[in-house]
Amino acid sequence: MSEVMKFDVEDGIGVITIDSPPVNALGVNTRRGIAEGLDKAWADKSVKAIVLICAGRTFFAGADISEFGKPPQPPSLPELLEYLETSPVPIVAAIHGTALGGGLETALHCHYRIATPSAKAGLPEVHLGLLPGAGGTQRLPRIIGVPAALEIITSGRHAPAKEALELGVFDALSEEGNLRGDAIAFARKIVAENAPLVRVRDRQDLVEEHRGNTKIFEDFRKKNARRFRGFNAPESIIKCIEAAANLPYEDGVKEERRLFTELHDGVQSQAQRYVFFAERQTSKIPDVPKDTPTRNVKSIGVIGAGTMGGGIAMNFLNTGAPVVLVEQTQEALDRGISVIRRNYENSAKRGRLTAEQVGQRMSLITPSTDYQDLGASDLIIEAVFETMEIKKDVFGKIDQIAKDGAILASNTSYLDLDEIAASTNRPEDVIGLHFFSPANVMPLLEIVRGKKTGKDLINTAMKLAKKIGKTPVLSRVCHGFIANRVMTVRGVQADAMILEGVSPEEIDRVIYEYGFAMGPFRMRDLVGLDVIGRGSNEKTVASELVARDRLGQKKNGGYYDYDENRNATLSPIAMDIIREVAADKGIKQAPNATEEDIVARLLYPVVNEGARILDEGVAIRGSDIDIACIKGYNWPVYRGGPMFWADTVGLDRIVSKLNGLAEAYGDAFAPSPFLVKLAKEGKRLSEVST
Ligand code: T1G
Repeated sequence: MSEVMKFDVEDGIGVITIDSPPVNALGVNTRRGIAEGLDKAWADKSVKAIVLICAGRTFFAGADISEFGKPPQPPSLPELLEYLETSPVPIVAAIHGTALGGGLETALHCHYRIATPSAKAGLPEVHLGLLPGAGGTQRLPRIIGVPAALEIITSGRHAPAKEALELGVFDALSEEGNLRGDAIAFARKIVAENAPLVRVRDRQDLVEEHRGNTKIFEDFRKKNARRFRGFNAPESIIKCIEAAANLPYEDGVKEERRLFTELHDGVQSQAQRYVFFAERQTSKIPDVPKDTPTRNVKSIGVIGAGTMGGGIAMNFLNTGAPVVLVEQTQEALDRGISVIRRNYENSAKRGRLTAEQVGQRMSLITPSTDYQDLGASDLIIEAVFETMEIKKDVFGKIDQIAKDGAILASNTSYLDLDEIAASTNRPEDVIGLHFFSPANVMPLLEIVRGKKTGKDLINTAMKLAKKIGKTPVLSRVCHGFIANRVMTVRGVQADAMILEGVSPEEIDRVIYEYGFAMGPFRMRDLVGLDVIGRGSNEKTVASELVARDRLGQKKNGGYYDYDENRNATLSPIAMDIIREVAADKGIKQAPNATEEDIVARLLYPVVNEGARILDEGVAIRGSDIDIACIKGYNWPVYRGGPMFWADTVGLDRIVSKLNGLAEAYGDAFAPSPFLVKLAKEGKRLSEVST
């Protein structure tokens, strides 16, 4: 008897209810439970139709991702769904929550689909480096047509119930709180009308109209080339939908199965499935259990209305929380508020916000030039100038003003939080909340734990991160914490290589081909060299460019010159500066670096720094470092992040290459003893967990 399935009959309608928390994933027990429920329903002659429904928070949210890569346990999902579709009586899928992936495919094997107005439907396998592997690429086009199916399956987005109804994925919507009752009534109506047993697989009209039409697929590929660059899954999805248009259903399913298996066994999907679980691990802190108390955070104070402070404030305004925004001068305050308003108005222009919502959010701001106005805030975040002296001065002041129990947070990107905390009488109330610029966009939030930071603060910060839509990664105190510390290393090596005569353009190309959105030099030109070069007294290429008022894209170009369409060409002025700085430093020229040399020189030291961070206990997991780099620096998700990628390269290979680089360039490249140990023991960086 299945533990996850309950079967009952109500007025001739057999109701199969599955209850397999947390998301009714279609793991082996769920699959067997559905099969058992079908057998019971078909054996009961009083049953004239079936309702398939889930208990808990959602309809089936897809295959059980944790089963991938393990020996299959029968029945597979395709086998189960084929069995389900042999039903002699109509089956109605009753959907709430998110019918995703195999969950929606299960519903597409039923004869009808009814959903609550708050339900959503999607085939998000593309985010796992996969494609719908249980008929979804053949069935969805048969219901909503090829163009809509191409968009929905390659984007992986969740379509809200209203749209799913309009597209024809859902046949009806229920009352929000009465899904079971309405589904049974729907089933009874089907029976009373003696409605035909329509199988989605038999619907041909919407796919046949595109038979032999290669243009629609070519145009779709061209239009989305940038978005799909580097990923394998989108192209395979397009091929499957093309098969749906050109082949009989059975052959289309065979092609889907072939391409699914190819993706499933490939390293990209292994990386993306790893990332799926890794990003859900980051808020699990071994010594801070889930039931650790949290503090009430309703009102926020932000000190500093510059780029960071304004962006930070927006995260909380977006959740409806009031924000006291403090600046030193009225002029700076007005400027900061106008930037926030402009950001919201731009979102409204793009249809992401209504004018009313813009007004609501702006009305939640209490502008002030007086720290005293922070006295009632539950959480105060400073985003002032990045010097220890100023930070300590600010914390000394808010220590006097903040109410008891208020959380005092610093947005510092690399300073010693313990030293900042020591400038207060309440170090247990001090934490780091390190946002990444632009703070209202970038998903990473590094939560920095000082030696005395309270555990309730850490748990509060983890929950707050989720509330404002950020991915939290916990870091101990060190220079640069996690993401900046490992990625700075990449920049240092890029600078070193151009002084040796390797072209910035070649380095940018190799890093772009690796999968980053752009290489380090194009990125600096985009961010602005005055920001990058700030604070360094040493004569560097960046500082020399700034000295010549070449600030990057925003002013006079930087490493590159830009035409009116922002097309970049390597700047001869930059090349002269590179030669000049290299000569000053007496650097030996070694210009002919292969692609492999560039990847190794720039990224193996990143891996090495990650190993050091783990060895020092700054990060609690290798996968946390990967999430920090993916969410903070757009490390290509299909590489899994520096730790996972290093495992795919082979740690022993990286160690030996680092030894070679150390011989040529000095001890900075010496592999960390921790990395050497893992390599010797055949262990994986992505599986390190302290
Ligand atoms: N398999 C296994 N575990 C899953 C899971 C899944 N499909 N979905 C969620 N979980 C776990 C998750 O790890 C977490 O566990 C808990 O559930 C809550 O998740 C053949 C091949 C459903 C929108 O890609 O998008 O079907 O951390 O924190 O923010 O064609 O989970 O608590 O231990 O994310 O409210 C396709 C993936 C699979 C959906 C809920 N389906 N899941 O979001 O909670 S492949 C997906 C989600 C497939 C077929 C193909 C979200 C959610 P823990 P959560 P949430």
